[in-house]
Amino acid sequence: MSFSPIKKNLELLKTAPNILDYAQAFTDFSWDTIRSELQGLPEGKGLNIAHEAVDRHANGGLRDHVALRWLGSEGSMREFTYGELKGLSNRFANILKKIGLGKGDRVSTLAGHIPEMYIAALGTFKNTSVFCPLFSAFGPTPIYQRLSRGDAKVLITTIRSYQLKVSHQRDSLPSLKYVLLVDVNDHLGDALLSLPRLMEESNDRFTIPPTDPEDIALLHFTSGTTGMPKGAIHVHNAACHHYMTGKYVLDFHPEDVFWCTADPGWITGTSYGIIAPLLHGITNVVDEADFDATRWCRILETQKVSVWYTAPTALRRLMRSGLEPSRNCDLSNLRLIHSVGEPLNPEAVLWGLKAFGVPIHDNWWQTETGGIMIANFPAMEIRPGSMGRPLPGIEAAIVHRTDKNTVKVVEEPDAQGDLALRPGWPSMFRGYLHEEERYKKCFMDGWYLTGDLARRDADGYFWFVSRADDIIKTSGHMVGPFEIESVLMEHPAVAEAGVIGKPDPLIGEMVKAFISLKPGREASEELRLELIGFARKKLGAAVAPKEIEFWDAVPKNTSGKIMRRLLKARELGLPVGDLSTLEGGE
Ligand code: 6R9
Repeated sequence: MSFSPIKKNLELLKTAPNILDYAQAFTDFSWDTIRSELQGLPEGKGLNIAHEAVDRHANGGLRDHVALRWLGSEGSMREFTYGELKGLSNRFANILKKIGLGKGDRVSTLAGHIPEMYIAALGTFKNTSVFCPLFSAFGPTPIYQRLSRGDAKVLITTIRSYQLKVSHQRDSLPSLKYVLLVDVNDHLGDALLSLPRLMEESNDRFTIPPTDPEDIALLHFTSGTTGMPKGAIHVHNAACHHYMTGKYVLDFHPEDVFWCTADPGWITGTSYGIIAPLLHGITNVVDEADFDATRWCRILETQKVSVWYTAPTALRRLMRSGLEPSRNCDLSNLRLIHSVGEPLNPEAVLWGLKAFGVPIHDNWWQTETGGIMIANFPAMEIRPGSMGRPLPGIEAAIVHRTDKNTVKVVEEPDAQGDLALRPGWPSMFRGYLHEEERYKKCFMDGWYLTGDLARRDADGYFWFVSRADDIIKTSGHMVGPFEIESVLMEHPAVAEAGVIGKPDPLIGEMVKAFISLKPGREASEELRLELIGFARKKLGAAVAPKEIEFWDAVPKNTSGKIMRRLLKARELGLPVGDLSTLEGGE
C-alpha cells in the first residue's frame, strides 16, 4: 500500500529551514566550509570535540546560556550553563590526568541519563582519552565483554550497578584501574573512589592538550552476526559531521530547545544526545526517567521543546497509549520531530502528523557511520515509509555484489540491493578495536557495505527493506544473536541455542531463542522459565530472549553454523529455501 507524500509549504513553516533547496545544498557542499564554522583549538593545536561543544561557547557569548537541563525522575530539575559545564568538565579532565589517564585511554560509563555521564564524556574528550558508554540496562555478561574488549581503565557508575554487575568480575578485568562512583561521598578503597569527592578536590581550570582531528574520541560497541561485540572507533574530526547534521537535518537554530530520547549507551545518545546540540550552543534537555507516555507529552510542553529526536518504538508506544498529545498539551513550540533506529512504519508517520501537528522525519544511520547519512530534510516532501535522501557530502547507492568480490551499482529505480556508502566523511568509523580483519570485510570495491538491504526510488528517496544479516533490533537496541546464544549455552541443561528476531508490531523485533537440551534433560514449562530468568540475570531484561522454544535439534549447516535464516523462516511460516547445506540433509 502506498501513502501520499506529505508536502511542505515553506511559507507556513515557523522557522525557515537551514536547507531550503536540497539540490543546491548538495552541489554547493564542502567539508572545508563546515570545518570553517568550527573554531579549532587555540594556536592551531587541532580540533577537540569538547572545545567546540563547550569551551568555545563558554568563552564567547553563551557563557550563561543553559547547555543542559536535566529532569530527575522524581521531579527535580538541574540546569548547567555553558560556563558551568566548562568548569565541571575541566574538573573531570583533571581527575583523569591525576589518576594517570592520557591520550587514547578508555573511560567507560555505566549509568543512565545522569549529569555525571555528560560531564564525564566532555572531560574525557578534553583529556584526549576515549569515551566508551555502556547501556545501563545491560546485565553483567555484556558489560564484562565490553569493558574487557575495550580495555577500559576507568569506569563511572553507581554503587548499585557496581555491586550488582561489576564487582564480582573485577579480578577478570586487569585493565580496569579505577571505578568512580557517582553516588558515594567517600572513597571506598584505593581503586573504588567517590566521584563527588574527586570533583570537589579537582581544579576547574584545564588546558586541552593538542588534539589531532584523527585522535580517537569515542569507542562504541555494536553487534555482529557472528562473534562478540565490535568496538567502532570514532575520532575528534567527527564533530564536523555532528555539526553539519545538527545544522541541515535536525535544523538547529540558536533559540532551539532540543530533546533526544536515546539512551547514552547507544550511539544516538552520544552523537545527538550530547555532541550535536552542544556544538550548536543550544539547550539540551535530558530526562532521567524511562518511557512514560504522559510524562513525555508533559516534557514536550513544559520544556517548550522545539526539536525532538526519538525512535519508532517510542512513537508506537505513544500511539498505543491513546493519548492525543496536541489536544491535551500545548505543543506550539514543537517545530520538528525526527526518528531513527528502526523502520518507521508509514502509519506512525501519519499518526504523528495528526497527533503532534507536525510530521515525523525519519532518518537512517549506524554506529559505524557516526552520524546521520540519509534523512527526510525539514524542507523536503516526506514520503511515509522512506528514510529520505542522502546528506550533502554523502554518496549512497544500491549495489549488487558480484562473485568476483566487486560490486555493481544498480541504477534502475526500485531495485533492491545492498545499501552502500562511499567512505570518507568525518564521522566514518576508523576501525573496530583490535579487529582489523573484521573492519576490512566491511569494504568492497571502494564502497562501505552497511549490512542493510534497501531500494532507491526514481527521485532518490531510499526505502529500508531489511538487514542483510541476522542482527536483531529490539526496541531500537541492537542485539547480536551470538552473544545471546553464548549465554544460553552456559546453562547446564542447554546443548544448542539459536537466536532470532521475531517481528513484533510494537518493539520491531522480539528476541526469540530455540533451544535443544542435553541428553537426560526434559523440556518443561519450569525449565523454560528458568532459562528466561537465567538469561535475564546475565544479559539484562532489555536484550534477553522473551520467548524460548525447545527443539530436538537446532538446525546447523555442514560447517556447524546455526541456520538462523531457517529458524526465522519456520517461525514466520515462510518457505525455507535452499537447505542443501543443512546438517543431516533436511
Ligand atoms: C543510529 C543507529 C543501525 C541499524 C541500521 C539499520 C537500523 C537505523 C533506521 C534503521 C530502518 C531507519 N536502522 N535507522 N532501519 N529505518 N531509519 O540506530 O545505529 O544501533 O548501529 O543501528 O539500525 O538496520 O543498520 P545502530
